[in-house]
Amino acid sequence: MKTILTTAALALFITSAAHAEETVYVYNWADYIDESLLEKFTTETGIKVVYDNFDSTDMLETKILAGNSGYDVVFPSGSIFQRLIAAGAFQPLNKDMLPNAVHLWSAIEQRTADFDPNNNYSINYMWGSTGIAVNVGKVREALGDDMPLDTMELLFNPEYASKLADCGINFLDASSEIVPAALTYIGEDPNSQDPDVIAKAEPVLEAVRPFVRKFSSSGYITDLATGDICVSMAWSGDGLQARERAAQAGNGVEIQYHAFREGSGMWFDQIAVPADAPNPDAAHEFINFLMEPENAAAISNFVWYANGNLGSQEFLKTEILNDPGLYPSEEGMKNLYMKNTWDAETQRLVTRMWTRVKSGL
Ligand code: N2P
Repeated sequence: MKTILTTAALALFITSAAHAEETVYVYNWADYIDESLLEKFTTETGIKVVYDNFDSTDMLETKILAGNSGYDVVFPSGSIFQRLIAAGAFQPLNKDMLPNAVHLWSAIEQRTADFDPNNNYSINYMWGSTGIAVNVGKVREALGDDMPLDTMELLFNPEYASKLADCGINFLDASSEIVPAALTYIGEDPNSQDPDVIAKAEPVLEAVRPFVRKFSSSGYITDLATGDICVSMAWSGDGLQARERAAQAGNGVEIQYHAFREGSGMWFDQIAVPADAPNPDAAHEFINFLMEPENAAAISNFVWYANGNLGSQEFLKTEILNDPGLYPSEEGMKNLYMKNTWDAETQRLVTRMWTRVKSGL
């Protein structure tokens, strides 16, 4: 029997064969990709993917700053980006190797340039807000039908938090999210670098600490979906993944995600290449693959986060593109603040505070 290869198939075959022995090492947030894309990348390029997860910026930062992480592609958040650039942690991207950059969305690139000038070192992967995910039935049962579900009061006011303790409160284990939110709650600037202002977050957190069941930044998606917790500070797409998992399980749990009515932080998760990446060429191929509009859309359709790829929008599920929690209107954008990078000293202060709060000291 004759095998007839089309030109396209032949080209794919040749490319794959050329990379047969190569591997790209990738380090990304948990619950943040459709893993079938990793196989698709290997089929298209012949490059294998080793894909590891983290669930806090601290884990990523520690690994990158220690050097020799072995990773080729990493996903740092904007909130730590300037510190990592200053430490020489990344190599500039070679834009010639990223033809799919034409699909990027300039409205997002303008914002990410705040922490990565000219977007020299990174491409936006996903972006979103940090707000609140609630189990509608359980919260109504505990607090009545009139209680708004999009308010920080549920998390930071002991009067309400004490009533939600039994059905379960989760805080993200992320000081860079919790501390600015606590400052917003008491009417302070979430971006303050003033140690005296930052210190004001601690009593706010201590007052509700006895009512917090968990500090989790990844397991909370399942905990919400199964009804094991009823309210959590949440990243937008994680809240919506919980909503979808509950709907699929048909267990009667209804989850909603809201940005905080008092104001939510807006964040950007970037794609970057460590300065000491073992295989920067494969890293660029992988990044270019992620920027293919169909692929960027497939990821957003799976993880429920907005992305920075304008070309992907025609491939997005309409319920994602039209969800104001994901792609907010100009009006909705006004209630989202950008979180600056804390300098290393301020971050140490916040990390120590966070450790005290978590341990309940
Ligand atoms: C994905 C978490 C995204 C992190 N599970 C928000 N920056």
